[in-house]
Amino acid sequence: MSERDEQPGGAPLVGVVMGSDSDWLTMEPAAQVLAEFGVPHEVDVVSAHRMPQAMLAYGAAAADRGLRVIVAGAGGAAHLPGMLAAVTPLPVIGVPVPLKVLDGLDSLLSIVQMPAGVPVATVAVGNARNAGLLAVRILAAGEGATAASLRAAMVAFQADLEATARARGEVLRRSRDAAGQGTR
Ligand code: RP5
Repeated sequence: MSERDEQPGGAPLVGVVMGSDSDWLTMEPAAQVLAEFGVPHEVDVVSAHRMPQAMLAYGAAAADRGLRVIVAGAGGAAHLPGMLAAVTPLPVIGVPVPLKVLDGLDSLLSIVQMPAGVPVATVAVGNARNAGLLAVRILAAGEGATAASLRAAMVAFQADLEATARARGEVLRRSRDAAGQGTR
């Protein structure tokens, strides 16, 4: 993945970037959920350590290019989200990518322990889907028809989540009742 992959449906509002193409398996759910909500987004590799000038240029130009949120994933010494946050006024959501060693705790701490004044909204280790959902919520909090439409879509999404959770509870209760273990 060396080229910017722009989605149809308008100029990208969310930039989904990562330190290496080896992060893509972890990061793909962010792009998938943005697609589910119809949010135009782009995907690229922007390495803080291997292409530092290009990384800084990406962050510095992001707002003027029309991006409104950046989702940045990295593993190990995961400096990408924080460095992007240092050069853009946009909200940056960090995704700690778990590598083969240290289980992602290294990535998590590298991303979440930002100095005062430079926030990165950090999701759970490997949870790029939540990063995409948070990006949708940020866009949904704005003014205008697009934001209102995203808010409605998020409310529907939350209703689906609740229905699924309730259905799972019912299945569990029934299986316990069938086994004579029900308590309610
Ligand atoms: C980080 O180094 C990347 O975000 C990736 O998680 C990790 C390993 O990169 P590769 O060596 O697989 O390219 O900067």
